[in-house]
Order: sequence, then C-alpha cells, then structure tokens
Amino acid sequence: MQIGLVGLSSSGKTTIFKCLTGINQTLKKTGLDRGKAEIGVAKVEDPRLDELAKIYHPKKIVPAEITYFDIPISDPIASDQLAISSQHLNRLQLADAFVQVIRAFEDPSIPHPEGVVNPNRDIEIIRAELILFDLLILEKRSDKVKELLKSSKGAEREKIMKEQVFLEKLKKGLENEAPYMVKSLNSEETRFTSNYNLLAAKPIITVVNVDDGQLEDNIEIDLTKKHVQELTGQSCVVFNAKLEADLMQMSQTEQQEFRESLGLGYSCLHQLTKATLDIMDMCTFLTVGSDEVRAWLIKNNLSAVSAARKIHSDIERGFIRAEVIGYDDFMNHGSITAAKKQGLVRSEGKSYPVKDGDIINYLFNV
Ligand SMILES: Nc1nc2c(ncn2[C@@H]2O[C@H](COP(=O)(O)OP(=O)(O)OP(=O)(O)O)[C@@H](O)[C@H]2O)c(=O)[nH]1
Ligand SMILES: [Mg+2]
Repeated sequence: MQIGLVGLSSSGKTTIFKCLTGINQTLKKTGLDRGKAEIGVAKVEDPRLDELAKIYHPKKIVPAEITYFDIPISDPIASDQLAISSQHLNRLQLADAFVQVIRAFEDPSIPHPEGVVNPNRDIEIIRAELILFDLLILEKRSDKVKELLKSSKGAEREKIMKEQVFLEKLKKGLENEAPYMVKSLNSEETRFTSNYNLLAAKPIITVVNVDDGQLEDNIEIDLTKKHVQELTGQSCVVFNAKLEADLMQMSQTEQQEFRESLGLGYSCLHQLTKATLDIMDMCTFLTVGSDEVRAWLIKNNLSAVSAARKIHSDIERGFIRAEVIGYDDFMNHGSITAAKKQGLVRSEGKSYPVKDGDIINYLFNV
C-alpha cells in the first residue's frame, strides 16, 4: 500500500512526510536528488503491541507499516505551472490513495504560491489538477485504442469499440469536473477503469495544516471541513505540521508533557495512519510469542487463509486452522491458557473473516 502526499508548494507536505517517516529530506532538495519523489515508511502506533509485550517480553515488537511518498515541487525550469508536478504522473498513478495537504497557516516569511492563503480554493486547484491528469491518461488511452482498432477483428474489435465509446463518456464526465462519477459504473466499465489508474478516483485524505491559534474553534477551518465533507464525504485531519515536526524531535515523555500542556490530541503520525487505515478499509491482526509481538495490516474481514499469506505463503498453503482470540478478551484473562479455560480461544476455518485486534495462532502443515 502506497499513499502519496499531494498539495500546493509550501503547504507542508515535506514537513508531514518527515513526521510520518522520520526521514529528513531537506538536504536532498539540492543536487542530483532534486526532483525525485521520496519514499518512506510510517510505523502505525498501536498501544496494544506495548501491552502484549509486557506479557510476552518478546525480542522484537513489530508494528504495521504504511508507505508514504512525497512529491517535490516541479523543476522551475521545466515548470508546467501546475501545483502538483506532472513529472511524477506515473508515480501518482501507483498510489492507492492520496493525502492532500491544504495550507491554512499564515506566515508572511513563507509565500503562498497563489498569493494569499485560501484553503477552499487550494482544494479546488488540487481537484482540478487531478482531473487534468486523468484527462491526459484518458487521452493517451484513446490514442492507443485507435491504434488497436486498426488491427483488431471480430469480438476483440467489438470490445475495443465499446471501450472507445466509454472513454468518450468518461472524458466528458471529467471535463464537467465530476471525478466521483467513476463510482457509479457498471462491471465492464469498472474493468476498463481499473486499468487506467485514474487519480481522481482514488481515495483522498485531507490534512488542513493550521497555526496554533487555528486549532481551537475557528469559523474558517469549519468552512473548510464542511467543504471537504461535501466534496469527498470524509472528515479532515487538522494539525499544525511545524509544531508536530518540532515535537517529533523530543523524547516520548517530553512529547507527552508538551502535548498535555498545549492541549494537543494525538500526534499527526497517529491521526494520519489511522485516517489512512479507515479510508483504505484496513485493520490489523496480531501475532504473539517470545520472538516477536507483531501487527499485520490487512483489509477488514479478509479471510483467515488469505490473511495467513501476509505472514508466509507456506501458512496459507498448509492451512489447518486458526486459533483466534480478540485482544480485549485476551487482556481480560492475561494469558492464552487462562482464556482457553474460559472457552474464549476459538478454532476458525479458512473463510473466517479476520477482525481488527484478533490475536491469531495459525496451525499449518506443509
Ligand atoms: N508557520 C508554519 N509553517 C509551516 C507549517 N507547516 C510547514 N511550515 C513551513 O512551511 C515551509 C514549507 O513546508 P514544506 O513542508 O517544505 O512544504 P512542501 O509542501 O513540502 O513544499 P514543496 O516541497 O515546495 O512543494 C517550511 O519552512 C515549513 O517549516 C505550519 O503549520 N506553520
Ligand atoms: Mg516538499
């Protein structure tokens, strides 16, 4: 799973990327690496792992990970005057979802590319650019389809002609700025679009990057939240990225003290990884032992046998059954043996839909 950070220049993308991944890329802004997208991994905070570690004293605690990438500003010489660099279209297409970073903070020393700070306008700019990129993708596919038509016959030709009609319909929809129409397609159309990798069809999380003063009740931020809700059906994540980056430099204890004294809630890392899991409909199941206590990222309700593949393909292949207990049930009894006595450890088959917080022991034979 790869999540791309997008947003106008100086909105705070790199600052957030740094908070998420711990990678400091400011030095790379010069020299040969300039212009390259940066990829990094965020560890999903999960207090359940720490609690389980107190019981198992494992050699390793392994949290789930989410990959994020940061797109740098476009090269000013080759600049296409877009907020999101089109140099990275291929990479953007690979994303499973986006985090759009919207600047609400005022800082005269950091010029806004559009002159003044206006979150709702920036949301529209990003939306328009994603649609523009999608039109480019569809245009390319249309050219390819025209080529294919020349050399195809029979049923194959009919299928390609259908796609040609569909491409025109999709282009019209996007020109009218209706990117979310892709959600109301029939199965054949869905098959076509799944090959196009359209950007505006991907889930999008909105981060509003605010000043300290805007963290409290604020009419303008409320308007942005409302706008995002109407547009995407999602609520947004609001934090001060610069402050978050400063806090990340501190020890855990110091961070906690500062958060409490400033009345701050969860860290931006926590808020964003959680929003990512929610939008991707993902959850974590857990494995425990003296070697490692570990969280595994899966789609909600994935079957036990498919979830096994996350750990090792051998377990999937030789699956016998899964011994499952929910995290809360386990913690209420303190050990698998005690929970077993209460009949709380269930024996589940291949098709069991795995839930968030399930602690699983796979029995397999290869
Ligand atoms: N005052 C204030 N400054 C911030 C905040 N977030 C980021 N900045 C500053 O804004 C500047 C730009 O932030 P970046 O994270 O580099 O922005 P970016 O979106 O990666 O910008 P490009 O790479 O140019 O597209 C940096 O100097 C940050 O320290 C914030 O919440 N408040
Ligand atoms: Mg940047």
